[in-house]
Amino acid sequence: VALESSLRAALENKELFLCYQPTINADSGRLIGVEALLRWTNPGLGKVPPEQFIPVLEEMGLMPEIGEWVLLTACRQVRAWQQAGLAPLRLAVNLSARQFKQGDIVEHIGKLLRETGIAPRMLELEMTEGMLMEHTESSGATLNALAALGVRISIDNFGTGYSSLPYLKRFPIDTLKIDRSLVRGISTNNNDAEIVHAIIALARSLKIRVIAVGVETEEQKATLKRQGCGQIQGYLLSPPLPAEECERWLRARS
Ligand code: G
Ligand code: G
Ligand code: MN
Ligand code: NA
Repeated sequence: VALESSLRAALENKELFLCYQPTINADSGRLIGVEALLRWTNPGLGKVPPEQFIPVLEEMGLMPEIGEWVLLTACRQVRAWQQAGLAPLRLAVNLSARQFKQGDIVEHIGKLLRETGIAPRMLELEMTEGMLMEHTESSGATLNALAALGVRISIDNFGTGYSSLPYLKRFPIDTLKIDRSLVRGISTNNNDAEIVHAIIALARSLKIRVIAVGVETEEQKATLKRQGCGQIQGYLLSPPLPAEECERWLRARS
């Protein structure tokens, strides 16, 4: 309840903002894109972790609206970087369950692409396995319609849920993001290493891209590269950064 009233104030006081975390090609090191991540800094509470406040926003029924703000803000930011002469970036945005279930998500994304001038294939929508499994028929229709717009669909936190492999073939999935809990153990825990290896092999055979999330060490990076993981994201490269800092990072890199 305390969090709820603070969050209402947060919206009015514009305390929510986005950070951006780069993703690179594991082999070449080439920059591929950024993931937009929602942040909240409150004068009294300090930095509140997204794992704490996003579920509350979702329960309050505010995530569709905030999710739309996230999409619009991130698309405008990436567009601005492009207009400022930086190389075009792919933009990944996390969708919430309610946002995905909104009846008008497809029209909304279509309109967003037209209004911001972002090329559809440069936008990647991240969902969780749970979101896809929940209402398979309507989810399938929504995913197909989103894919028809040309945007990419990725499965976030892959390897942590109750994975049902058939949906990887049934739905238009472009990318799997291997959860950081698995990446963490990759050089020290045989089970984690084998699960990650199996995910990469599965994705290859289905022609789905793989991004490893939460890569923190050179050793993890080397293991992932050796296993054939195409893309990596994590503190080893950069933590999620506020827009201005991220722009400096991007400039230094290009
Ligand atoms: O950035 P961090 O790892 O702390 O994020 C924690 C969780 O919050 C992740 O699972 C991430 O997907 C989620 N998250 C971050 N930003 C957004 C957002 O804009 N919308 C939704 N729905 N989830 C987000
Ligand atoms: O669930 P999702 O993949 O959207 O969450 C990404 C979250 O992981 C972000 O909140 C981000 O802050 C966090 N994150 C990004 N890179 C790393 C990393 O290298 N290590 C750890 N522990 N967390 C990371
Ligand atoms: Mn994500
Ligand atoms: Na997520």
